[in-house]
Amino acid sequence: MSLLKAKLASQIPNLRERVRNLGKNHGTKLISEVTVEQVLGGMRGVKSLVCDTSEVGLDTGLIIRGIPILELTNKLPEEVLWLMLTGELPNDAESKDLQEELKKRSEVPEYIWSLLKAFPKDAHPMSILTSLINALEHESKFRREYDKGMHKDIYWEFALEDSLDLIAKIPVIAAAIYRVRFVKGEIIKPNPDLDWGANFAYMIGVNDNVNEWYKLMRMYMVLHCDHESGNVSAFTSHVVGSALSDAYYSLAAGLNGLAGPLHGLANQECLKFVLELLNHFGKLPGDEELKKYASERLAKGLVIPGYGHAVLRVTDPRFTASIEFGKSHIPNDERFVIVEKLFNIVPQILIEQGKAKDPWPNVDAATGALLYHYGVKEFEYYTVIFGVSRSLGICSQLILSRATGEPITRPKSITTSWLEKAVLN
Ligand code: CMX
Repeated sequence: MSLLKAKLASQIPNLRERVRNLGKNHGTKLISEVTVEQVLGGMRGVKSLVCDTSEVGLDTGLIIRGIPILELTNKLPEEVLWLMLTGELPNDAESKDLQEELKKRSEVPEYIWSLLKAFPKDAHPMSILTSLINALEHESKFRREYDKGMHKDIYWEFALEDSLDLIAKIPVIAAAIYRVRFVKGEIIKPNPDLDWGANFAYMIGVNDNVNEWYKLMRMYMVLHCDHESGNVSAFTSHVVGSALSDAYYSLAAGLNGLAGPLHGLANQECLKFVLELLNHFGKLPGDEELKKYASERLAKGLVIPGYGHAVLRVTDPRFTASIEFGKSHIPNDERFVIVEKLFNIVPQILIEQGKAKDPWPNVDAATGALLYHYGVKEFEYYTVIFGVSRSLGICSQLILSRATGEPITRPKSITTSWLEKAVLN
């Protein structure tokens, strides 16, 4: 048994007991009320989901199991996966064991490569990624066990099996999507001497003469790994998983949501915006030029990508981490300079416009400039990288949901007429 499985096996009975006690002893206690505005406004702020892997404070940003994300940027993604699942950072032996476990599971079946090569040349990389994850569902151990008649007490064990298989294979598949879709040459096999994040960086095929690309990818994988469970991708995976659809179906469903421009696709949109600016001005624009351009964009009814957030009301600490990386490694890169300039200009413009509740940059505002600098210039690919990282959090949430025996999700919907009548009473 892997050390991670053994650790979870020792923790899960207690977690189950806590959840059971809450339901049994405090089931009718009121913890949240719902206003009409919330019903019409995407359920903002309605406390109706449990997520133990991470929490997001309005003014703190992402906190993983009590540790602010900025304190985790030097950890390996595997260590953060362990943290999300168990609530503790792993020791060296535990970290090594998890790495070995992932390496053992990283081989991708041949049919995935045939499918990859069959996509239209201009297929969106996110559509390829989610299709291939759905195809990989063929490997699901959870579904096979369920078909045989699996006791609900061990659902989590097979959710863990599928999740580890998936997490091991996703970087290999995602890197291959880059190689094939953007005609970069042969698919690169994993290097058994590298850790999970660096291996993904290696398989993309970017030369890392200065040892910065691997470092960036490890940090990127940590920064994007989770953001509690109410965001579109995690929530979608959660709902699909609650029907006992396995990790493959659930993750693919969630990543389809990540592919939306108001969610993960924003990081592609951000770099597109930066490149548009350079192209439009033919040089590094001045502050006044940027202000005018951004205001005109708003006047056309378009959003400024990378700014605003449904939950946060401060500069996203994940943006801060990316900016710090850029300042230390690529301070003179034109695209990075524009990202910094936008940070000084856009919040004020959004405040003056008075619509966005959060005028500050989110996670997506800076990463594109970093990826571009190291040679991944195809911005349509950026959300795939986000998806590789987010698989860590989504799968962790899924395992814990199966461990606590969460039932099928089924909120109550109402009609517009019902609402109209309700507000009159
Ligand atoms: N540019 C222009 N307008 C914006 C804006 C932005 N960056 N952010 C919010 N607004 C507008 C909204 O479109 C909305 O306008 P209407 O009232 O005309 O519909 C108004 O301000 C109020 O929106 P909000 O309550 O502040 O924001 P929401 O919670 O509805 O949406 C988000 C949050 C992220 C979708 C929104 O800020 C946005 O569209 N940002 C740009 C896209 C982006 O960067 N997305 C990435 C988010 C992080 C991630 O998930 O990866």
